[in-house]
Amino acid sequence: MIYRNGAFRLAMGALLLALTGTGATAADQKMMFKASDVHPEGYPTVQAVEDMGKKLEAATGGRLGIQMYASMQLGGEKEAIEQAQVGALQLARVSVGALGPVVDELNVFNLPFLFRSTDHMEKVIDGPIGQELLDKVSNNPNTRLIGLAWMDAGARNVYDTKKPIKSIDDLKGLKVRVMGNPMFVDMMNALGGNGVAMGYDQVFSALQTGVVDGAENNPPSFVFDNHYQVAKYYTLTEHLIVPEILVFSRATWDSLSKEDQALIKKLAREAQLEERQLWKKVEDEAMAKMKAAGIEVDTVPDKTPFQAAVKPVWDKYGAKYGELIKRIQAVN
Ligand code: GTR
Repeated sequence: MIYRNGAFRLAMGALLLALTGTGATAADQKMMFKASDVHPEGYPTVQAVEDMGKKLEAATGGRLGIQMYASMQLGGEKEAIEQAQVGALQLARVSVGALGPVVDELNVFNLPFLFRSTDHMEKVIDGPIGQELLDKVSNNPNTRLIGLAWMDAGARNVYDTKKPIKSIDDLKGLKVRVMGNPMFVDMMNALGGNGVAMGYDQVFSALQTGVVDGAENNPPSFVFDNHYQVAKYYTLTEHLIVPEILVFSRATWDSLSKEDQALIKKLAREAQLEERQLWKKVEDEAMAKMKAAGIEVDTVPDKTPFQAAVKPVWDKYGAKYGELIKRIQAVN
């Protein structure tokens, strides 16, 4: 009979020892956290989370670590968020644009032309407002996520396969892919284009096959995710300065000790600052690379018509953030 089986008894004995004899708990188990990013190896967000993993391994003697799944191996950002919510992965590095539909408080950062510059955005995410919004993610049990850190993603610009955009009128009738968030569809429509919401994993082929005429993103995404191979016109509209966010699965978080939680939070904050250094370098590299590849880069000397056009988006979505917007604008 089964209880006579030596191997089985040995296993039961070991289990009993693990549970009682050494005082071990789930918190002492070796764990390799799964992390997801849509960008490839070497991209600042990927690098920063991988380095965070190395520090975590060093600090815990190899008990905790991070396994990075880059280049959309686990799907797009909507999928990453859903997997983190159920504990199928632990760390999702996504855009605040993609998380807005799950955590409405974050949508304040998705208002076009909210931040005066990336410098302004960095001051906001580094300060008390940044912490308050991370806490909003963590403290709302429905999100099933812990907000760990922010990351830079520069300013987003419009690019397309058809023609140079030199003024707002040139956007008329262009089908432009935006992130899966109704705010951005409204924003693109308000700017005169036709906003098409789509996961990041589909953008390259949509540009290639003409399902969309253009998209909008920061220089590193445009270049290092290869969209510049199909879209030849890039215009510095800088209509959105949306930070990235690193979230952790609450399902896993709750099984960790307070010490491990504090360590992960500390290392995530370090990742936020490390990514910023990497970001600035990669942004310059992306600009140089797109110019070398013959992309026509246009500037918009006067942004006023763009800012005026998105007023309906502010009226529709901005009202509920009244006080917070004032505080964000007051950050110098
Ligand atoms: C990038 C961002 C990604 C993703 C992508 C998009 O700038 O880093 O997280 O959100 O934009 O447009 O979907």
